Amino acid sequence: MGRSLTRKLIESHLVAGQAVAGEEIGLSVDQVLLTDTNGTMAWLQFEALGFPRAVPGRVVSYADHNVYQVDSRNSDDHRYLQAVSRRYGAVFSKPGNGICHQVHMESFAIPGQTLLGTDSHTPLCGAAGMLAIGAGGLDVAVALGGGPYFFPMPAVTRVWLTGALRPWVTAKDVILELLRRLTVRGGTGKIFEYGGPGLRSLLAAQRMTIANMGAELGLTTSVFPSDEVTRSFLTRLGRGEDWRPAAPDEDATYDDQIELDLSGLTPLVALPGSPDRVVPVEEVAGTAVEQVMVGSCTNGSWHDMASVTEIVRGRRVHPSVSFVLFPGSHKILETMAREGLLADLLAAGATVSESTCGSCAGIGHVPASGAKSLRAFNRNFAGRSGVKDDAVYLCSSVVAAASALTGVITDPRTLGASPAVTLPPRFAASTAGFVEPDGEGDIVRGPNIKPVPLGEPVAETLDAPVLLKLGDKVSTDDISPAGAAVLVFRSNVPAIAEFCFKYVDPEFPARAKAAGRGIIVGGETYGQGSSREAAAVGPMFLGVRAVLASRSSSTTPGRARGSSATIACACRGSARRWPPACL
Ligand code: MIC
Ligand code: SF4
Repeated sequence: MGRSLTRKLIESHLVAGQAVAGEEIGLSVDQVLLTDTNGTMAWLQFEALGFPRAVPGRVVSYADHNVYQVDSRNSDDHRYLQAVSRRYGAVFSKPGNGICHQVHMESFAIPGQTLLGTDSHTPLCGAAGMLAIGAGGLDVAVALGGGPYFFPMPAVTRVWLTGALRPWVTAKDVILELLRRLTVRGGTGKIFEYGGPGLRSLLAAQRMTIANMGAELGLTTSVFPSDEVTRSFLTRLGRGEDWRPAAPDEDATYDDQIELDLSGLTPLVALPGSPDRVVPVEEVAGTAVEQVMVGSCTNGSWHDMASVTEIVRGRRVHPSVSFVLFPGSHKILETMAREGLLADLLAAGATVSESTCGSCAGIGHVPASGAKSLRAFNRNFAGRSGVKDDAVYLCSSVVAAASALTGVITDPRTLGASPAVTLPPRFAASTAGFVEPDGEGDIVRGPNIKPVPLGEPVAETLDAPVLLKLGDKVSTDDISPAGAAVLVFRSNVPAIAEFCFKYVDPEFPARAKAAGRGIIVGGETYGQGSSREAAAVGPMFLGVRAVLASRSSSTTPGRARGSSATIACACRGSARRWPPACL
């Protein structure tokens, strides 16, 4: 029986269990990526576990979320990240060098390998034929020490692409269409493996957008074959020698199949509140927006930046709009400078930020109260932009650029011919943003970096009050909010715990502490969204011993599972197994 590419990737890394859907498996980890949000906690956990060095062949720590270093607590985190990387054997990617997923794909992705990351969008590298999964910090700490990554074997769905994208229709519309059809619950417990004749026309950057935002479907990960498109991407980056083919067998079998005709798609927009509230752009065309942004790990590619430049060149951004671009990596930004894109963007009135997650996680460019914001990003959960009653619409970079010119959400097809983007033959940019480890140096912990709190072993029985009852779709943004004010406490669990459920129930921390121990009751997809370690250890620190949520949230793999498993396992302080013994 022929094997899917996913099965080949899993079986070639299998160290425990059997690759049968739903059964727990353990995989060896070739590469690890860590960020300045959950990565600091994962490194602290790695140190607490007493490992002498990082074992996987490639480990990279990225200072990418809060590169503005809004106060010294953030800079302290970055200094710690740099020091542990140097000492234990990880490359350090300096603030401004780019968003982890984009940079990792450009500089380190190797088809056929496994990658574990402390961030929910780690699956982006699935665009290069990797098995790339986002996980909780403790899972990553164990992988850093050389341990396997345990998770339930997902079902594998083949997504069969036919046709080709029409003018003004983008890879973002592909993933928005899947979100429209399947919702944010649709990928739970699954891996999507893309195939079919439609693949040939999708550039690596477009595959990256699709693989990246599979996180919003709740997928464990997404996998694309490594083919000539992948080879040309790596060659352009001077990494042709890292290419190797990766493909399913001709007669591969799958658990399920979805068909998608690329030529049938049109430009789409997700309405505020959730990435699956998707409508055709015509339905919201004419809505006035004050803010338009293009970037994040979903739309920060060269292709996105070049398409936007083609659209705004020689025109002016609308007077009532703030238009901000976040190139995904320093390589892209440098290439934009070399190829002359920056001058045209600046002349049109666009603002070009450092290469950072920035406003995607609510750090900077917070919308004015009541303002509508249109973003070629990936998430629009309520409050994520940094203001309580926000109204964030998600779209492709071309819808964003068209709307930045008019001041209202605009169907780009009204602009005439679509932008012709050519890829530069080489992205010959500097590697000065990487620091190689040498096993030396002191590890300095600023005053805001606190020791890792330890969990308790699971008791046979649990007698505790219910502290909070919630409905479905509770995101990690609801549990532990994004934003600069909270992010500075990612290495300080006692402090960040005070922000738990800030917008849902501000009294929660005080109530939990007064009770001493308690239970949270959730519905479906508790812990969806970001793989936010603070959403697991924060409630645990406040005394939450268990989260009772319906089974569908528990099987959410990857980043959401990383978090929710940790949360659900708070009573034993381990994210290692699912389902936890306590439920
Ligand atoms: C996000 O997109 O919400 C983040 C910030 O990148 C998170 C990580 C975090 O909260 O630490 C994610 O997606 O995992
Ligand atoms: Fe950064 Fe946003 Fe991507 Fe999260 S989703 S890694 S905050 S760019």
